[in-house]
Amino acid sequence: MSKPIVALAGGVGAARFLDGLVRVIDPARLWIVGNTADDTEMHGLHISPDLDTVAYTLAGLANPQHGWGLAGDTFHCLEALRKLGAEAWFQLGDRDFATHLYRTERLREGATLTQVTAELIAAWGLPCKLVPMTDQRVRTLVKTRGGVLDFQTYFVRRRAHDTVLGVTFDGARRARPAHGLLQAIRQAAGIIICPSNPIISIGPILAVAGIREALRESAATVAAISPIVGGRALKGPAARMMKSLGMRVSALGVAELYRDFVDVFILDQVDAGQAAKVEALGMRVVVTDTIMTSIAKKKALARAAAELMT
Ligand code: FO1
Repeated sequence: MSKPIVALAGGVGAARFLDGLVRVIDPARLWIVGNTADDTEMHGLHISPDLDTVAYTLAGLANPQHGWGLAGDTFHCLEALRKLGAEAWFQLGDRDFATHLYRTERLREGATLTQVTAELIAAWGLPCKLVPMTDQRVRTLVKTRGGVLDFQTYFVRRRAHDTVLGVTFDGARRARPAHGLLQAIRQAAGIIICPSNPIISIGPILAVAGIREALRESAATVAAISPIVGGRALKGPAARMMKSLGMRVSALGVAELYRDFVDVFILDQVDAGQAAKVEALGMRVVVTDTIMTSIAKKKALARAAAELMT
């Protein structure tokens, strides 16, 4: 069995990239590590948005318009809940509900999130591994002028409008990496940091005790793909967040956040002018087209990353 390729992933941006990666490497080698600090409880159910976004995308089931949720899903259950006076700002589709019902019941029976995720992806026929960063509860908390918000309240309910003054990952220091993850990082042929928000998607994974250190110590090449292109985020509020947190809003700004553990930084051709400054951080730079507007482009970007693996 060839050595694993480990990918650290957030939601939609990562899922797009991974959709290319599974087409250019043997997916059985792939260990996807999903962010679970966005996980939330709604209507008594455990929702793991980033794990589901990656799994639905790789299974060819994702809603192509949003990138999250299921294609062609209906919302009768949510509408019925709304009529009962329940909070219904988080769009959960009828078939998506089945995933959350199954996950919640299995967790209540004592299964770990790692086990339940493995069961779900097996049912959807995925040949890769998808593991949560940890089986313990870690929660992203967003500090705003109006107070501290849980992640989905900040992101979905308040549409990421609030100025972000700080982000913390409650529980991360006490959390243990998912079973086998540190070993996979140690034995990996290569590690890829997907083009996800470095603060709220990759940040929580790096905050789980031992993961950042394992990446620093791994002999494998660690390659990161910039989610910031031409000073803008490919998806979501990363650029605004970086600005309000006093970071440089550029590919270079992302490279600075990863400087202690990344060996190769992949940035878009429009940002080629930043290559020398990224190299000055001690990284090798690969310049390519990182905008994934077609399967062919996803595959080309994935190939550029996969070529760096041994
Ligand atoms: N994102 C939204 O912007 N609005 C929603 O109503 C919403 C519902 C939702 C339901 C299930 C799911 O798995 C994801 C969902 N997302 C929604 C996406 C999610 O909030 C974010 O993509 C991630 O947490 C950030 O990566």
